[in-house]
Amino acid sequence: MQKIFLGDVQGCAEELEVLLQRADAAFDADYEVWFAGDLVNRGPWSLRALQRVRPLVESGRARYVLGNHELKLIETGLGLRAPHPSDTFGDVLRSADATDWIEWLRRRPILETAQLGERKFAMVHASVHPRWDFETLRRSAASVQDRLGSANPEVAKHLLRADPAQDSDKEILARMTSARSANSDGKWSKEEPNSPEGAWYFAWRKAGHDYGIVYGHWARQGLHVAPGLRGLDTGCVHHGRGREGRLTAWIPEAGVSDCFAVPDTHFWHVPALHCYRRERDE
Ligand SMILES: [Mn+2]
Repeated sequence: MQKIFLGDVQGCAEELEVLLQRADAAFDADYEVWFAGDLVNRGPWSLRALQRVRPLVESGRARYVLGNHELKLIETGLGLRAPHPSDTFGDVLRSADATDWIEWLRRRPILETAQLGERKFAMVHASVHPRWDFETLRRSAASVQDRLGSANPEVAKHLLRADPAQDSDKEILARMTSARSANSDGKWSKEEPNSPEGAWYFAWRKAGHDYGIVYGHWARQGLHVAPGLRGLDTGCVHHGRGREGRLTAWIPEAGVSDCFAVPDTHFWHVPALHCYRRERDE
């Protein structure tokens, strides 16, 4: 089955629809979509994006990892965070089944893994620790997911309220959903690096890991194609005021031994259909 990897949608449900129609035309029903997180927020249709993706996930036609904007939505829904003026996921929180959405979201993974050709790979919203091998990465994510998706919502709330300096699972959750910079020791920041060497994946690449990574989250960087790495956030929701936004999918070619090699031209781009950009730039 063809895998289609998709960068940050952020409520741009119309562009998502264009992309899924293109997938239908190209592969009939013989494809699965891997969503790299941040389906919601900043754009106009968070609820619609979730409604489109959930049946795909539940029928085994999609994988979906949480991003920082889903965490904001979960925290707001659980009463741990006040809505921010820049949030646009009120459609989810005001819906009749808001509680069900929050419960569904907090049971989503922060990591998905599989194999492409001969290459193991991971999909995560933002980053991984540069020293994590594949098993450490999986173990780290599983520990977080056990708590975030616990049958007892208080367990999830405790994790979300925790100080990353005191709770290693919270630190892992924050790193995997929001980091852009990191050094070789793994110290990280959500801020953009001052130099190429400061990007989270620079130290990760130097470590020579055998797995590939698909990620999103970094709209200002744009499409990132490097050995072992595919960064897919091309800022659809930031379109306007001099910035070109688009929704990007990676369609790795079947039968290739290393899909994560370069050069690679197997991408689809759906240009933003609206001028979304307002005051904020995140
Ligand atoms: Mn993000």
